[in-house]
Amino acid sequence: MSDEDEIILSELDDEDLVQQMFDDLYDGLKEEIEEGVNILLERKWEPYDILTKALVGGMTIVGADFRDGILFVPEVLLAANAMKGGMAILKPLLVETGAPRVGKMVIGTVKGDIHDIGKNLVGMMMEGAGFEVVDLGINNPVESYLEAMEKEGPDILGMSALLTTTMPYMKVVIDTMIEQGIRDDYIVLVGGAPLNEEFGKAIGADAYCRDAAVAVETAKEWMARKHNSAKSA
Ligand code: B1M
Repeated sequence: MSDEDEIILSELDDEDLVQQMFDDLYDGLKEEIEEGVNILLERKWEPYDILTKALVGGMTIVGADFRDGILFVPEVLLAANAMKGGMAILKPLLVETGAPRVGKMVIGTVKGDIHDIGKNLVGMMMEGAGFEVVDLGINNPVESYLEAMEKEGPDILGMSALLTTTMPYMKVVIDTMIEQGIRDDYIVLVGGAPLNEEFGKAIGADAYCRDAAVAVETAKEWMARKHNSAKSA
């Protein structure tokens, strides 16, 4: 592309800018994504809208072409890296709401699974809603979850899985909690693209969360129930 053809992001209107950000995310252009995020912030977009409309929207297109064999792992990694660049700018804005601490959550991606963007997003949104979040990262065997629950004493255990081959591992964790007699000490929330409500019920989770916003709402609901049952006990 010649200099004359170069796209000046700040000269695009909102709609064209978001479209351009979809293309830039697709092409793994981290700096352009960061610039786009900053421009939308200057234009007074809500951080949550930038996250869901520009970043998650763009990643959905990447996901579809990955599925269809048009994009491959290296390209998707670049796209994920660009997305993380944008998320890093939004994180403090989503987190610093000054909300009082409403509970504590330990969250991690299950064993065999290295997808972490969705989990990170859930963590960020939970922090933004006033939860303390302990992030165990990716590829967690049951032992890491158990250790973290014992050490951190959270109200909520969150598990993420993005692969149909790794989602059954959530049941391994819950079954182990049952065996150890600690299942009912925690609210167990699960999420990830291949899951659904039925799966959540079948494995014995308290709730399946479709996205990060639902995770926050569900966590708040369950915390309220926990407090009410503690009062009436
Ligand atoms: Co992977 N991958 N990937 N991948 N990847 C998927 C998941 C896939 C659907 C792509 C496709 O085929 N369309 C497919 C899974 C197919 C299946 O199992 N049915 C797939 C595959 C096959 C693979 C590999 C096996 C590819 C290969 O090597 N041949 C491999 C597996 C590696 C492994 O884990 N062992 C692999 C690798 C990778 C990359 C490393 C390249 C990269 C991950 C980078 C990273 O995460 N750091 C990657 C990516 C980026 C994707 C896609 C394109 C995008 C995932 C994403 O970040 N979405 C994905 C396609 C897709 O999902 N459309 C795909 C954006 C994110 C915001 O959404 O993660 O759904 P999501 O999170 C949401 C909700 O699900 C929910 O809230 C989040 C925010 O709203 N949520 C929770 C998630 N976790 C939660 C936990 C909670 C609550 C809510 O707890 C309370």
